[in-house]
Amino acid sequence: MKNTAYFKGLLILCLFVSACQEKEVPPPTPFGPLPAEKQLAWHELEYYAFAHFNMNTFTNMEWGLGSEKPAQFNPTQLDTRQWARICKAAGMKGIIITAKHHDGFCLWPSAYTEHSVKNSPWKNGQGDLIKDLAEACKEYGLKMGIYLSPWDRNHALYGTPEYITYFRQQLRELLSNYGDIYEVWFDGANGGDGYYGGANETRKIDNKTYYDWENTIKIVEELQPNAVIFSDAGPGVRWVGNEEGWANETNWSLLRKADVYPGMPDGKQLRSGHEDGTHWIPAECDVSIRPGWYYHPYEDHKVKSLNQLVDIYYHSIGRNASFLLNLPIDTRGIIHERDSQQLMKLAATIQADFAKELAAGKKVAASNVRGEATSFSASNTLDGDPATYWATADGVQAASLEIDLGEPTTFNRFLIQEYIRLGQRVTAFTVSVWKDNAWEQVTAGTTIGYKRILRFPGITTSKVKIDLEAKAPITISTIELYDAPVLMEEPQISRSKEGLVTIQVNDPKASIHYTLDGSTPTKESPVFSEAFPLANGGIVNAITLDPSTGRQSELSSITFGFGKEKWTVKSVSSGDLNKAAACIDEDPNTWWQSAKEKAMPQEIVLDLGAILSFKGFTYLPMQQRWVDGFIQFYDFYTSVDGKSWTPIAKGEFANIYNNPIEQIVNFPVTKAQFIKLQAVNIVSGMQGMGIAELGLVPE
Ligand code: FUL
Repeated sequence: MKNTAYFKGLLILCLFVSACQEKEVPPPTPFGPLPAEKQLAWHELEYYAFAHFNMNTFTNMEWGLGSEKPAQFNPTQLDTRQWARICKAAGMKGIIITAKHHDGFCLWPSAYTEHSVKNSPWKNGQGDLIKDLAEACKEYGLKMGIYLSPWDRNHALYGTPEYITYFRQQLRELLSNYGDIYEVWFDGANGGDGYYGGANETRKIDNKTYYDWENTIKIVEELQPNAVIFSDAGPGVRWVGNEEGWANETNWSLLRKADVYPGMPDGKQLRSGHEDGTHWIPAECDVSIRPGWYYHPYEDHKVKSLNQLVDIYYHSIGRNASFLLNLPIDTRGIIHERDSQQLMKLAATIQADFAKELAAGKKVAASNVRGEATSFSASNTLDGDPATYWATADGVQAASLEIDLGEPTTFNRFLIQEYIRLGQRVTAFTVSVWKDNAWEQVTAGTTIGYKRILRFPGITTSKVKIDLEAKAPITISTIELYDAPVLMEEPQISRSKEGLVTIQVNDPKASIHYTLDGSTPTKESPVFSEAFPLANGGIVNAITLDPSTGRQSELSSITFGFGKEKWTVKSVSSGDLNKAAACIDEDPNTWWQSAKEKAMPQEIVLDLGAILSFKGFTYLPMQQRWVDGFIQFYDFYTSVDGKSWTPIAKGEFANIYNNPIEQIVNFPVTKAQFIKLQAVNIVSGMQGMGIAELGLVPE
């Protein structure tokens, strides 16, 4: 009995001593600039929405001038709960609202200006959109952020010190009256000209000094201590240096803050941050689900495809940045059906990609463990707990981890996270798999930071090795492996000027199946192997298919008119004749425009090279983000000799401004060698007759 008690005591003592010894292994010393608590919380949000909605929505502009009238702000079905419901279902964690954009119109009844919702017809001037959104966000468990444009093209005092007082009063209103704000967004744009209370002039300010940012930031810190501040220079979060939704693969959460200020000219640096940065200022990727930030009906057919959105996800969240996806709220005041459809597809795809983690709880060994302590063991990377991490000893800045999956496992995603509370350290890593009795490298990366996700073709193995190099002892909190379903990219169908149809897809494993009779292709349909002629037009339907899995893409479909090999531009009424070939080059992204200063009508004459028999013509207006030259009323003529002309059709391309897709005009079959399209007038506000592509519908 005595002995047992003695041994028990000894055992407890030993355990106590070893526990004490464990405790003695200190964590690595923090390295470099560190994230603040509020930044750590922000990192975990990853994906949230931007809502661009205010005066521009009703004037169909991207940047209002400041001379708009509150009476123009008149949503008919405004429903911030619809926004919140959709964002929540999309997996987003918050919504940042454009409380005031560059045109100065305020979505809340500010006490400091008349240029706000209080003078608008919406809710008879009794509305407060920021309050509505705050309540909707609360109901759906979302956070709310505020975009407040420093530049104000409406305010008479913009450019003077008094404006800064006004700006700060507004900031105080927004940060005092609507509950918790998680992010305050200060745009760097300062374009110069504006209405400015009727002055209608150009006002330049010094981006670095005018706003006295130091003291403006203090207001945010005082009123919303948990909010991160976004700008080119942070101090909480930085712009990523493009509006396309991607960070560089090498992406430091660090910035030499003194070199950067809102609106700085060389924004490209922000794509990678600064390895030798003095402050923790991680990147946020802001991008719109459509080409524009504001709603324009003419972009209804340009909502980003699922493939584009998925790429953005991996190029932002997968590269140590957050994903701020803009939803241009429409004139009704709700998220447009097409946008919400794409959001749901993206959510489903991301959910499927990360549905089953394959490395959780597996055996893992490290080439070095700090003090050989369990508190820093390799298994911390696979325990699903972001608060635990594997760390190496002081002086050990290159090390590896070997994961034993226990059985052959297939995966195509590698996810890794640093324990960033102690700083960002890793500069390079590789992922290798055990194959034919040797390690074979599958993929590699540079920085990690909060999160890095790599995509690669599926690989099957039972052992994985990760080699890392860092600027200080390595600290890794998470490693995950996934086998994401392959998302088949839809094929791109095009035809050359020579009339040859090409169907392309980037995936080398995928086969392309197509039909020419209008039916939907199946795996039995012909496989596309080389360009084929389609000089007399017709419909091409195509899908991509992975023969090994049977997965297939969405359908791509294009209806072609006559091939244009022999077509030439005979004359244009103004503008550059040589450039007019762009109208018949089969490339929707090139265009020709008549001289902008010339009055309408303007015209273009084509020589078809031979007499053709056709029953309609097609007109594709410009497809660029900044469009121009849309023909509204047209006259269409044909001729057999290019001299005497027969009027064939005249009319209006109705709704072309709102929906600038290919316009088709049908008429009784006609035979001719020459055609003439005349722009009787151009959509109001545009200049010059513009054409991306002209075509003819064969008989
Ligand atoms: C830019 C602004 O000028 C755009 O209008 C938009 O608000 C975008 C998010 O930031 O700098």
